Amino acid sequence: MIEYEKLEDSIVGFYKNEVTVKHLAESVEYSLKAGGKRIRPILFLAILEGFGLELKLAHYNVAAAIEWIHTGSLIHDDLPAMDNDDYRRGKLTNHKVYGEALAVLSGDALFLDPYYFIATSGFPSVMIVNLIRELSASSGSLGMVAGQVIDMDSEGKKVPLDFLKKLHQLKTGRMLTFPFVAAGIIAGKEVDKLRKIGVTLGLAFQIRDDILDVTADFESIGKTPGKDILEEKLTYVSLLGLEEARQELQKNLEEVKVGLSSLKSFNPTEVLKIVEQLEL
Ligand code: GRG
Repeated sequence: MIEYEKLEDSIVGFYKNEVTVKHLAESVEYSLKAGGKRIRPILFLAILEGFGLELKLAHYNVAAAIEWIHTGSLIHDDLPAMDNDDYRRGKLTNHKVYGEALAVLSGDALFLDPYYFIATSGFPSVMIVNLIRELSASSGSLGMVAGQVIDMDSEGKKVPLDFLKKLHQLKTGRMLTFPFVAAGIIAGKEVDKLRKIGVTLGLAFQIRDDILDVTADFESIGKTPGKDILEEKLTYVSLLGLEEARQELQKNLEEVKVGLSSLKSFNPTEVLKIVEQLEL
């Protein structure tokens, strides 16, 4: 069973106990404790358990590293130079509380500390190298950063659906695929198949995010809704319309469920529950 308190300890403990620059630790903690859903680390731990692994501290630390990069990307995404958002996870954005310079540096810390955490996790060296390679490729210029740049470049332009898919596979998809790939690396199981399932889940997640931007209120998404339309962002909803976007979401979630159920020596029950929570 996933121990959620242990996960929170891994996510926050390093900044509480080991980072001695007080205002840096405080700023990072502010964003880490702002109420994220933790879907990426929870998916990772649930997949490991599905393969029958007993969860150890090292697993919780890799889970924390995933959440760190994700949270760092949100801090940077909210900056005035990017989306210029005042609210995130229902609270003021990091730069609104700590100022832009510390917000940039807090994001930087959250992008770099994962490599220290994983390198000192105690996993066999080859496993560590594989995890680090995949995490860098998921978040850096081969992944999320590339997606963010393409997204910025395409603002206000009309692009085809395939382009939008590619963009989101990089920007959102790679960090949602990493939990699947990392769990496969650690469990020594079907990494290619897991990667494919992760890509589909990442796509579903972005479609859901686009739908929620037009259907949800501030309380349920923790950020200002309707910003995509306001900024003329190209989204699944603007390209396909709400109804077709919903169908596309459901199609991708069904594909994920089929993929999970086809994995060998895997109990998909808990991961399926997480996937079902994404249905709208
Ligand atoms: C990784 C070095 C590095 C830089 C990041 C700013 C940037 C470059 C990328 C932006 C990526 C971004 C903001 C993608 C959107 C992802 C997304 C759908 C976020 C919402 O995820 P949830 O719903 O949020 O899991 P919570 O708050 O629950 O964690």
